[in-house]
Amino acid sequence: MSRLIIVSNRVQPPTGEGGSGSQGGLAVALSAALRESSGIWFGWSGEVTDQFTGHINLQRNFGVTTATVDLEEQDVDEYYNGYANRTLWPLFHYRMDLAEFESGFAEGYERVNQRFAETLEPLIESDDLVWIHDYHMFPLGQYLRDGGITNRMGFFLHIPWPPYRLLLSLPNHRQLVETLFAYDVVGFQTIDSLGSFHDYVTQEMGGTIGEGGRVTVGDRSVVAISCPIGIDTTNFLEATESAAARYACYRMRQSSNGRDMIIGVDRLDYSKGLEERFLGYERLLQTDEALHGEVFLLQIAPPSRGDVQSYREIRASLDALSGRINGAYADVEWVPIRYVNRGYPRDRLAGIYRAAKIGLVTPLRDGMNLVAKEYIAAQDPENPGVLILSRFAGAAEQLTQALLINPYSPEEIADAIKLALEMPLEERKARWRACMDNIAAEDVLWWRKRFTDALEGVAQSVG
Ligand code: GDG
Repeated sequence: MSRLIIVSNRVQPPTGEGGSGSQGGLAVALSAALRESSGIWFGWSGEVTDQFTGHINLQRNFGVTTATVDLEEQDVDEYYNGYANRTLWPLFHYRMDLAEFESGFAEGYERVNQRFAETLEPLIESDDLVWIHDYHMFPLGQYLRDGGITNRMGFFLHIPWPPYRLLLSLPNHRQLVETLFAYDVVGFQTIDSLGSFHDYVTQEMGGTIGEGGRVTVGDRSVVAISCPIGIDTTNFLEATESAAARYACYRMRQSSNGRDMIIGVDRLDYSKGLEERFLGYERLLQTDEALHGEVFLLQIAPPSRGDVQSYREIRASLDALSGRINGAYADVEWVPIRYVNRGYPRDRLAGIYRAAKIGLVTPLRDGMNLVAKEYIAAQDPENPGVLILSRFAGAAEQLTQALLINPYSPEEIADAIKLALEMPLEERKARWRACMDNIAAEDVLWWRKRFTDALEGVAQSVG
């Protein structure tokens, strides 16, 4: 097996059993994948330095070697807060209204990718597989090729790939898409995203789609696949059985006081449909008085990207909305929404998921959504809860037996909650089993193998 070099914007060294509570979906998945290989995880340390030096900080934690570099403040502003999170993230999540197009952002983005390439090059040995992740890093592969790197190289996009016509609104969209042809394999979360990529290539670039997913434009080609990410199912099941999880579950049930709990867990992000979730739940309270005092929503939402204005706005608007709903419906013994802006260790989270009768996952757009999978994995097979899932989460392509809803419709959310609360045990079990079979089969190790097999296969066929 070749050594794997994984590159992503942020590198978060694993913190051992139980997790740190601050690892995002990407970090959780990559730690699991790297633990199995003797590879290196390269990226930004999260630290800021006066002047970029390219100094690499090598560390080894819980079986994973990390190599990190610090960035200058201007880099962070333009590349991370700017182009990645104020241009690409909103646009790729269909939020044209929030996307900002500033030439300084694009320049900073290119500069940082070039710096990453120059810093990484000396670490790459001839047989390594290089696997680059996510929207922060589209052009990195091209810069590595320019620097003479001929290794097998793949790129995986964790967020949705937007529809062809939406992508046209990005200045220099074609330049961005062309960078993908520096890779041997490009992976998307869903068939839907892969289809949108095909649309762009065929309609905008005059390209063709051939055998084995090979996409060709002129004399350049890349293999494009759909490769849905999974959770570390075995590890998560262990976390669910841990003493900390059991205790968290017990405490949650005690504090629920016989009421049915609905759980939501999300980074505080406008793509996650948190306002729509609250509004759907409010609709339920408006239309079904019998449920007052019988049910509550626990929303865990650790803040993220607080340097970006739109994130400060969504936070303020959720504060106001949860306050308004609680003000309108709470009584002295019952609060309808428990809204918590902090993270919890992974094992505790597993116990909290298990105590919830409903997992409510309502993103307006989401590459995959690992919370949906974690909620299913944490359930008691003999008495499982019900997953309500947005049809706009990538996970909806796999978890077809969840209650799939349109998050823009408060009625659909309210109706689905009602249905889930009343669902007979046999139906809950059957739906849960169908979802769990997928989560067990297509876990994070399956995902990594599917991607690296494609990468190794391509290298053999093109020489
Ligand atoms: C991106 C894509 C794609 C959240 N709160 C706590 C906590 N979390 C963990 C969850 C889960 C992860 O964060 C969130 O993953 P998601 O997949 O839901 O979302 P993103 O962070 O947006 O991830 C997404 C993913 O990349 C992977 O490809 O699925 O579509 O947007 O694992 O559990 N973890 C702990 N405490 C918390 O309070 N320990």
